[in-house]
Amino acid sequence: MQRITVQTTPIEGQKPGTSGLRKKTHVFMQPHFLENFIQSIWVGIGGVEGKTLVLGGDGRYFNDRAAQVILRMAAASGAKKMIVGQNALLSTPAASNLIRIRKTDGGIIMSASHNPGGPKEDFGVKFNTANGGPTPEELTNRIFEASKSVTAYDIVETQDIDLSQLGTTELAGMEVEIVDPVADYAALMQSLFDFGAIRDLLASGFRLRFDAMHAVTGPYAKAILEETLGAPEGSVVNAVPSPDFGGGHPDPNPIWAKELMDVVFGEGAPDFGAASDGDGDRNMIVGRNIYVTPSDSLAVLAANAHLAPGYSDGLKGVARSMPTSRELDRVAAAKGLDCFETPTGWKFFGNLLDAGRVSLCGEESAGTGSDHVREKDGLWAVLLWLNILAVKRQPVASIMTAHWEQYGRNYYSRHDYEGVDSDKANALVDALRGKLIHLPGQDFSGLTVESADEFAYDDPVDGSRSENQGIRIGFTGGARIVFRLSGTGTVGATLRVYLEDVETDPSKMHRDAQETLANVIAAADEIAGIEAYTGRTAPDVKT
Ligand code: G16
Repeated sequence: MQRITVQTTPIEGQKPGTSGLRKKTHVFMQPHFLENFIQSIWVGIGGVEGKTLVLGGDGRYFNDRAAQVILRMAAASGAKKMIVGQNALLSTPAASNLIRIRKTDGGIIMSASHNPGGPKEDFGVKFNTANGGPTPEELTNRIFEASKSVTAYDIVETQDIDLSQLGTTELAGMEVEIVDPVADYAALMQSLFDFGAIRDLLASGFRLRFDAMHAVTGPYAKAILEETLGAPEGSVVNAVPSPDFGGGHPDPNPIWAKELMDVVFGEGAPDFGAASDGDGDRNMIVGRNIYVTPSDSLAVLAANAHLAPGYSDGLKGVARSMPTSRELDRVAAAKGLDCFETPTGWKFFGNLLDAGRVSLCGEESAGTGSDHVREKDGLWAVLLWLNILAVKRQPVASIMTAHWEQYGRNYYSRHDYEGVDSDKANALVDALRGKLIHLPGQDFSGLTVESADEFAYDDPVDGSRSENQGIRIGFTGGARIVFRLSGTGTVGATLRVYLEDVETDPSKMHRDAQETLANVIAAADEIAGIEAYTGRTAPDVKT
């Protein structure tokens, strides 16, 4: 076993996006790419010497190789200990939990989340800090700066560690503890929810189907839903994590989780369906014959969280990312709760959660979570839904109708234009920015602009300011359009157009979202010239 120093030169393009560094797998596998980025993390966090970190990933292609490299680099740079999920697996929320309960200095999660995996698809690495949450912007910038001047890294030359065996071993003086990825997380879930009530619900004939999409949540869902809560075997499908997610796209939405949608909208449908993504932090909720949008789900969970033991004292406050629908705001107002609007990216919830200002937050991008960890949490959202259903004993569709009648419904959709030429996408945003001050008072497709600005966020806890976080256009009557470029894609630019309109008339609560939003959709193109700039006549994905 030998510790060596490898000379390297900076590699362009190591700027982390919305959630860590995501690239094509072959880019991550090119010589020094992963090593340079890990070395930049060491520099960014002030060195890894004497520190204890958690390590795990979603099991995608290259996960196992990357884990060995990271362990050898940590050992060579003097880390005290690495706590690693068995077979290098850990869901993102489980990693966040381990960082917190073991009081480590942070952790490294190998995942490109909902992006497909495999040699031709995506890989990613993110660092989470000691609170269990994603790196704040300031640390992200330090890591990026370090990547621009890295000249060498230390690594131990040795055999692979057998990560399939639970227990403690040693690597060049560094302790390596290999842990069951599920156990601590399952115990945390049991502490938050009424497992007895959920067990009774499932024993009463209520049927659920959970689609793990061949990704990391499979073992967690099997252990919790089937083995602990008594859902019949086979309720959890696609439960074995595979390096290419079974050739699928592990993004829990009606398009990529079509198999689940077909079952829950088909004959003899189960009462409840759910899915999670590559690394287990996103969720999709679907009831028999009704799809629940992430924004609706967030509002329902905020309205009913007190029904679960972990939240029975009520919520401290709530938060949503700016593009998420404002249905949550009305729930918060009705309950007298503070409601914060943050930029896209779970990292922006961290300070609010740490300061005890909020205890539930969520995003339109299928993420919901609470102060139990510092990441969004797919299975947690599913269990909170099940806890609510166990108390209410009503179909999902009835819960939605009652919710909309009480709080109003925000019809909502996101249109994504993927793989757009970056220059064209930036030109569209620049042009939009340039005309913002002239928009108020103008009419587009029958809607009158009331407000138009570019969102900037002043963190109420640490005072930091984040600018250029999306362009938002509000209309009289409550409709809104938000334009922003995604920070998680790996090819070209993805233009996201978020569309919503509020409806408070109970007789109009069950319409088709695309049809209801037709004038908002038309206004978006009229204002931004989407077709003119991108050449696209329709979005690639509508959620
Ligand atoms: C990440 C972030 C989320 C964000 C989402 C989409 O999720 O953690 O906060 O909402 O990306 O970001 P963008 O619109 O920039 O693509 P995940 O599940 O991919 O880690």
